[in-house]
Amino acid sequence: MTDLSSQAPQPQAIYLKDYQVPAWTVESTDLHFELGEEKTTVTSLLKLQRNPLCQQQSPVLVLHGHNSLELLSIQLNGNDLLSYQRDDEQLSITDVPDSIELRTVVQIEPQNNTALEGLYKSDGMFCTQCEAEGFRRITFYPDRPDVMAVFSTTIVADKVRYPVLLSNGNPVEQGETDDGRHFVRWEDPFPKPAYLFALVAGDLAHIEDSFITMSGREVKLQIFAESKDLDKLQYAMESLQKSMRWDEEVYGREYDLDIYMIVAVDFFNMGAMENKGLNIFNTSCVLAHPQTTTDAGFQRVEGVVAHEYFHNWSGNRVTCRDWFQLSLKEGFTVFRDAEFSADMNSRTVKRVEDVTLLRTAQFAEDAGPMAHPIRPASFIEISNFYTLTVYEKGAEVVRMIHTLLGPELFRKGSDLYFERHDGQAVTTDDFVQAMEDASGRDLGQFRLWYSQAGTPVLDVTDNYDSETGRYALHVQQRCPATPEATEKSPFHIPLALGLLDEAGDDLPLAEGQTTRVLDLTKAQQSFVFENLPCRPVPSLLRGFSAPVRVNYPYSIEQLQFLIAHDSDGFNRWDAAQTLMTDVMEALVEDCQAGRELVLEPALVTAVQAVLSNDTLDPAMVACTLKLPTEAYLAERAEVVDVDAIHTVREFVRTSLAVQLKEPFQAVYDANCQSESYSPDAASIARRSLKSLALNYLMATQDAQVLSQVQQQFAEADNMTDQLAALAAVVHSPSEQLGQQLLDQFYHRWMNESLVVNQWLTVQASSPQPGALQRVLALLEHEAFDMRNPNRVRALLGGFCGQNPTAFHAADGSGYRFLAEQVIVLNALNPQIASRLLTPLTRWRKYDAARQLLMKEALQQILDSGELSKDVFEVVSKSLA
Ligand code: B3K
Ligand code: ZN
Repeated sequence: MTDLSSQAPQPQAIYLKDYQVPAWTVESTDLHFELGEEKTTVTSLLKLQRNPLCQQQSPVLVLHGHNSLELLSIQLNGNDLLSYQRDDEQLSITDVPDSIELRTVVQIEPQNNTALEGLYKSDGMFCTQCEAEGFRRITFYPDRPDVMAVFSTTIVADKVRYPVLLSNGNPVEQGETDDGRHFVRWEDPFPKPAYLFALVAGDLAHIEDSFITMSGREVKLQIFAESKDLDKLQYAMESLQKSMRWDEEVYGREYDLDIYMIVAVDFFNMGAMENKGLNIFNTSCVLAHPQTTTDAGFQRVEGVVAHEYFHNWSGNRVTCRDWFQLSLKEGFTVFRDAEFSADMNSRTVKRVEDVTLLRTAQFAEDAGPMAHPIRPASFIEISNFYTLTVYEKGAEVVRMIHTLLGPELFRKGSDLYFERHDGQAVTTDDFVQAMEDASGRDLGQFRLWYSQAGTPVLDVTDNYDSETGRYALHVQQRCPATPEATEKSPFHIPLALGLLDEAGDDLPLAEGQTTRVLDLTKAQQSFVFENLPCRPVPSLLRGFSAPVRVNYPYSIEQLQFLIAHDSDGFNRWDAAQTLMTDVMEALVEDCQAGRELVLEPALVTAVQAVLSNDTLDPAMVACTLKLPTEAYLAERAEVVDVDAIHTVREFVRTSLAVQLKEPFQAVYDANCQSESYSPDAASIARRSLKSLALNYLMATQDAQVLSQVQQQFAEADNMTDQLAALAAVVHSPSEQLGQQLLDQFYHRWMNESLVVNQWLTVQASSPQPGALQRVLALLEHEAFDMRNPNRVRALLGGFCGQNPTAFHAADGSGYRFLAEQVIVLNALNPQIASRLLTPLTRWRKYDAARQLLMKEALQQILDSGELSKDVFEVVSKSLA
C-alpha cells in the first residue's frame, strides 16, 4: 500500500450503479461563436425542460462547466441572473421554473488549450474534440450523452485567416458582418449529445465527390486538409465511398444527412472522431500517398474512415446512455470496421493482426492494475477507459454473439437494435436484449462478458479410445483475479474446433460440418465425439472464436502437422506462432540457466517448408514467418526477463537467417516488384514478404545484404520499402550507415510531418545501445514539439513502448526518464500523459530490482504536485 494521504483532495470515482436519468432535458441548443486570436466568445441559448422521468426533483439546475470558462453573463428567460454558484466543474442555479430559456456568454482561449479537448487550435486552425467531456470546456451544458438536442451553430471569424467555417449538419446561411468578418450558420436536424458537436475554422483546401444512397439520394462528400496535403486525400475518399456502400449492403444502413465532411488536423489526441456529419481526423488516419505513407498507413486510413463512418449508426443515431456503456458503440463499431477491412483485403491477415494486438496488449491490460470489464463499473476519469479492452475486447464480445447466432440472426438482431433504439441513448444490455429477442437465444450467462474483467484460460486435454472410436475433449475454464473481483463465474465461451484425421483432412462433425462451435458454460466440461476412425489432432479455437488463452499439450509434430494441414487459415498461422513461442520460451530458460543456445531443428524445417511452398498465399507466408515479438513473449512470461527474451529472439532470427539464407534471398528477389505502387492486398502481401525476408537477411550482417538494403532505400518509389530499409539498417549494428540514411531521410522528408514521426520512431525503437541518449537529443530537435501528440507518441511512445531493452535498462534510467516526461505532459495534455504511462503500470511482471525502480518512478509522478485526474487514476491504481 502506498500512502496517498499527502495528496490534497483526491479525485473521486463515479459508479455505474449511481446512474440517474438527467434532471433536465435540452430541446434546442443555439450556439454563436466569435472566434478571436486572444479571446473567443461563445454565446449559448438553451431551451431546457425539467425531466418528468427524473425521480429526484430538485429546485437546482446544475450544468457542467470547466474552470477555464470565463463567465460574462447569464440570462434566464431574458432576465439577467445574478445569483448562481460555481465551482471547478459546475454551475448551479436555484429556484428555476420547469421550462426555461438560458442564455450564457463565456470567453475561452482556444490558442492556449494544450489539452486538445474542447475548442483548440491545431497549426493555426480552430477545431474541436468533445468526446467524452470536452463540450464543458466550450460552454455551460448538461454534458452527458443521454441529453440529446438539436443544435444550430453560427461561426463568426476573420475572413482571411479562416475562410472555411464548418459545423454539424447543413449550412443554412452565410454572409459578412459589418466589421469585415464573415459568418456561416449550420443546422443539424438530428438530436445529438454534446459530445458529437464539432466546429472547424481555418484556411483549408478540400476535395469533393458524391455518393448515391440505396434510396437514391445524393450525398455530397468533402474532405478538408491544409492545401499542401490536397494530393493525399483521394484514398480516404474512396474508402469513405466503399464504407457507405458496405454498410448498406451488410447492415442495411443508409446515410442520413445530405453532406458528409472529414477534416484532417495535425494536433489530435486520438485517431479520429465521429462528430455528426463533420468527422475530425488526426492527419495520420486520413492522409495517404504512396511516397509518404506505408502500407500499414493506407490500411489504417481505410479502417479508420470506415470506423468513423459506421459510427453514424452505431454511436450517433443510437448512442450511449452513459460513459460506462462506451463499448456499446466502440466494441460494435470496431467489429463492424474489422469485418469491412476483412471484406476489402485479406480476411485472415486482418484477423491475425487483430488477434496479435489483442493477445499482446489487451491481455496485458487485462492482467494489470487498470484491468476492467468492457463495461467498467466505475472510473475516475473516463478518458482512461478508451482502452484496448473497451474497443478490441468489446469487438470480440460482439464477434462471439455473431458466432453464437450466425450471420442471419445477428443481422436480424442488429436490425431490431437500430429500429428499436433509433434516436435513443441506450446500454450494452439493450444491445444484447435486441440480439436475444431477434434470435430467441438465451444470452443470460453470456452477459458476464460485460461485467467480469480478465482473460479466461482454457486448459484442454483429450483421450481417444481406439476400440470404440470415441474421442473426448475435456475443457476446464478459469479466470484470474482482477481488481474488481477475485472470484469469477464461468463465462459462456464459443469454442470453435475442427478435428483433423491422419491425412490432415477435417473429420465431419455435427451435420457434416467441419468446424463445430462448442458452448462452454461450466467450469469443467467434456465433449464426446463418437465413431472417429483414428485419433484426431484437434484444431482449437478456430478463427480465435473467443478472447481466451488456450493450453493444450501440442507436440512439435502436431504443430507441424497443423501448420501444414489445418483448413482454418488462422489456426495454421497460430500453430506456427505456438511452435515459435514454445521454442523461444524453452530457449529463454536455457539462457537463464547459462546453457548454450541451440535452435530446435524442427523450427528450421517448418520455416523452410513454408518458405519453399509456392502454393501458399504470400500474405499468410509473411504473417506465419514473423517471429512473435518481445512484447508478446513478455506478456506470456510469469516474470519478464527482458534481456533473455531479447537475446533469444535475436538468436532465433539470426540462426534461421544463417541456415536459410538462400530461400530468404530467393523470397526477397522474387518479391522485388517493378510495377508502380498500389495498396491492394496482393501488392501489400508481396511487400511484406520482401520486408520479412530483408529482416532475416539483415541478421546475417552480410556485406551483400547491406548493399541490397542501401539500394532498396535509394531506389524505393514508396514509403513502405524505404522505411523498411531505413529501419533494417538503423536497428542493425551498422551505426555509421544508419546515421547516414537517417540524415538523408530527414532532409528529404522534413516537411512531411507524418514521415518525420516515422523517422523519430525508427530511432527511438532501435535496440542498438545508446537509445536513451538518442531520444534525449531528439527531444531538442527542431522537429520535436511536446504539444503535438503525434510527435510524443512517435518519440516517447516509440522508446517506452517499442524498445523494451532500453526502456527496462537495469539502472532504471528509462523509468526515470518516462516519469520526468509524464510530469511535463501532465500539465500540458493529461490524456497523452496518462496513456504514455502504460508501461510503468506493468511493474508486477518484472524482477524485484526493476519492480522497485518502476514503483519509484510512479511515486516520483505521484509526488510531483497537482496531478490531472487522468494521471492520478493510473498512478494511484498502479501503486495500490
Ligand atoms: N469516439 C472517438 C474517441 C474519442 C475519445 C476521446 N477521449 C474515436 C472513435 O472511437 O471513433
Ligand atoms: Zn469509435
